[in-house]
Amino acid sequence: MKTSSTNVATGPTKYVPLKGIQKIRMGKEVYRICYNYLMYNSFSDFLKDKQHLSIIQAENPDGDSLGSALALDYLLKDKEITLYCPVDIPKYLRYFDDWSRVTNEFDFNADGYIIVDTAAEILLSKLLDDANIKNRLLRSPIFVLDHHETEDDLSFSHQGLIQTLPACCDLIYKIAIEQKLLSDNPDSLDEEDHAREQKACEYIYYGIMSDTLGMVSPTVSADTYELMADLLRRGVKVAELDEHRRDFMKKSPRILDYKADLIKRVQYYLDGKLATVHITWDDISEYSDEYNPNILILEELRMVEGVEIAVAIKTYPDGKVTGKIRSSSKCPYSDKIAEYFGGGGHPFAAGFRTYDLSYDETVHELISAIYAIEKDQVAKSEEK
Ligand SMILES: [Mn+2]
Repeated sequence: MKTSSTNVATGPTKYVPLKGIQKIRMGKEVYRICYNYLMYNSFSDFLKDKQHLSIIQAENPDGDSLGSALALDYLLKDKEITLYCPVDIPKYLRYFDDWSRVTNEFDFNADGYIIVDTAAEILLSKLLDDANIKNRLLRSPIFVLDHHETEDDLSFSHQGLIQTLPACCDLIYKIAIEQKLLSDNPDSLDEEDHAREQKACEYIYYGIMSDTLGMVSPTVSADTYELMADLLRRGVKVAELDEHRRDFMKKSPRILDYKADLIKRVQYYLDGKLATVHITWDDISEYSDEYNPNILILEELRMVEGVEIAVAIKTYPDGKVTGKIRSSSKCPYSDKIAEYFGGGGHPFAAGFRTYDLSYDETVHELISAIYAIEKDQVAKSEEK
């Protein structure tokens, strides 16, 4: 658990991760209730003395971060909320009806800031590079909500709830239930509140669907399905929502043509286990706004025989290189590969950013990283 709300000026704070506490042998149910109460109560405490809040997404918005921000916007009904993301919300995410509530103008007047879906400093570099924003964040109460396994490395002081879960929206749902931001009996609500809660539930649903690749990622548990069942009881209509989403996912013929180019560019290494593709700056400037090239190709590579690790590598004119990694259950160490480059993520999906490597050099480093990780794993299994 992070420190109390009074302790915001002492630098990064530590929390006890859920996994650690689970080791305490006590009645699981008693533990769950105490833990949830203490844990989620800290968020309510944070909200108490604040009227105007700004919710921040990192510079890689996705369905989960956007769902988290929009769900909170609906859940925190008595607060004045602004939504901020340093980059434009990509077109493929515009099936979230309220996406245009998110702006890239930083709100300097908020009483506090909530950062959703990341605790990695590198994903906030656009904010922190701006001296005015950085100053504001250093002097303001901040609360981080995240679900990643990578360690919290934020250099500014903050409180937070970071729990390993399939999605940040999953965490937000849990907080909303525990802290009564979602009512126990939705049927008793007046029409307006009912509609508001339902909208929050729809965004939570979209966020979880997005991060779990449609409820099939290895992080999904029976709890996740129970959560989703509750959303349906609260009025979420999955068929309608999915049709709405698919309408926005449709691609133009021009993008389909580009996808064919990308497919031709795929390179295979390690006997076909590793597949990489180079997304150049020309591609990014030509197509990124309309469709995320990573999504076009990574989904396809998941369906190629023998490919266990797929990496889309983007190169930028300023020397920046980013990698998006997806791996199968045979190679559950995407996060470790990303960490090799200073990035992070989950066992099956992760990302990194580095500088001053060419595409070829990045591939070379990737192969070294995979060798090193596998060698390490072999050594560990022999120790046992
Ligand atoms: Mn997420």
